[in-house]
Amino acid sequence: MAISDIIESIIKFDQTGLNQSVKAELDAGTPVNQILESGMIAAMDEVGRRFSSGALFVPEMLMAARTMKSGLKLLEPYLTGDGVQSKATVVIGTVKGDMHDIGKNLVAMMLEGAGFNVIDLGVDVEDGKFIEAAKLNNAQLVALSALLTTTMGAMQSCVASLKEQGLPVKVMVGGAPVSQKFADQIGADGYAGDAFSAVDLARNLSCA
Ligand code: B1M
Repeated sequence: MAISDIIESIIKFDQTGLNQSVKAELDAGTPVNQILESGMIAAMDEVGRRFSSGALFVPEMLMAARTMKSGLKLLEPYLTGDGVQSKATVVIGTVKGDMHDIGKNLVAMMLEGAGFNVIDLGVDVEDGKFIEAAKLNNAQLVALSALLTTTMGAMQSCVASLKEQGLPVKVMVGGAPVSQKFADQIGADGYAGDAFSAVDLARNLSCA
């Protein structure tokens, strides 16, 4: 078994094979971040490349996503953080018009592991829902994910709507097309490039 088996299983939509490969890597002591980044996320990048080149279509991207999600379940118990627990509440979701949720789920999972109280609003979330949930739960943080260049505008609008409310929340953003520069441009309080740095950022922003 090797990390390349994880990539192979996701590309072949083989959940049984993926679960076996992930278990084998965990048993062998491979660090979870390596299983994730060099295995599962690398596989999804390959799926994306094949989609761009016309070798794969949307249903196949969906099957790859389902396969990856089954493997992620196995990693969940290991994404429990470093023992430093936070008491802050985070409202998280993927912005309006965007159905991608694997990265957002990973961030949510890791925040929960670090002890944050996580309110996950899911995908395709309207600005108003973020505002409502932040108020209702006295959240310290709102975390927005976007995977499409076409939904970066929705992220911008959401940050503006949250700021207009004058709520005592910090807004953090992330997702493949998002960058620190974009985060600065739209007035977000922070940007994280991956789920691991999202936890550090959330701790800094919530002073937890
Ligand atoms: Co879509 N898709 N997709 N897709 N999809 C991409 C994003 C794409 C890059 C593929 C490609 O063309 N190469 C492309 C976007 C191009 C662009 O905008 N520049 C694309 C497209 C075009 C589309 C559709 C428009 C296709 C169509 O219908 N013609 C359509 C849009 C639907 C919609 O949202 N309205 C679509 C649909 C789908 C599926 C539904 C089939 C499926 C998603 C299923 C699901 O999520 N449940 C899907 C998939 C699987 C992908 C790819 C292949 C994989 C995404 C993924 O899960 N990656 C993707 C290609 C790629 O990413 N290479 C692609 C793994 C995941 C762990 O990474 O989400 O980036 P990611 O999360 C990372 C970081 O970004 C970060 O942390 C994670 C790592 O630790 N992060 C945060 C994410 N959110 C964060 C928030 C934070 C902090 C960090 O703080 C708040």
